[in-house]
Amino acid sequence: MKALLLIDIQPDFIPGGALAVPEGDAIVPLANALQPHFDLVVATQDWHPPQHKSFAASHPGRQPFEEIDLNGLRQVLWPVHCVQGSAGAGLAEGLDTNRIETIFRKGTDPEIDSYSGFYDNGHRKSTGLAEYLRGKGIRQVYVAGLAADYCVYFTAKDALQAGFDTFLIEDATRPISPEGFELAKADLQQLGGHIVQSTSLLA
Ligand code: VGL
Ligand code: ZN
Repeated sequence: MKALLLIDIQPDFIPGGALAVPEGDAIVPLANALQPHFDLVVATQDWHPPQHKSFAASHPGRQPFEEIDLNGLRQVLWPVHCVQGSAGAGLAEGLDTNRIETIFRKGTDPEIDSYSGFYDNGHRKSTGLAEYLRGKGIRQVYVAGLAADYCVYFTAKDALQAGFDTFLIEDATRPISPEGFELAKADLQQLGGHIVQSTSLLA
């Protein structure tokens, strides 16, 4: 059984949003076309409380994209984004939601960021996604969405570690940093993950 994980396809990550990923909107039609080819479709939402510590605004004198130590972990400071209940935290306009069986929300603990759909960045708490997928008989996990070099990458990495046969759908994601994405792809391949194109799935 194959699952499609649609990661953080939210207005704040789409051009015009608070933490826009270049061409982020280009993946929405692909995310829609891919869904019927899977046994299970699950989405994630980045879902932060207003004073989340990943926001530069929560650290007086700090600017977005600076890095700090946050409770013992390296943390990129982001513009305020995906605040719980805000329009930018919804699902992107045009994304088909009918086949999305459930949505896992992450980044809700104000003290720690959570790029992966499976764990927070310190691997301190699980979201329950791995157990959920196993309970549905899923062995293969395909990851798409935003951003390629952050939440998509870390979700794929945790899927591999959880023992799923893991595929990143390259044309159904876009990075914040293209250089970062190249490193991410190399890391995933080295860990046994696969980089695929949507054409191989849409046939
Ligand atoms: C993301 C940065 C901060 C992502 C979320 O969805 O890739 N990136 N929060
Ligand atoms: Zn975030």
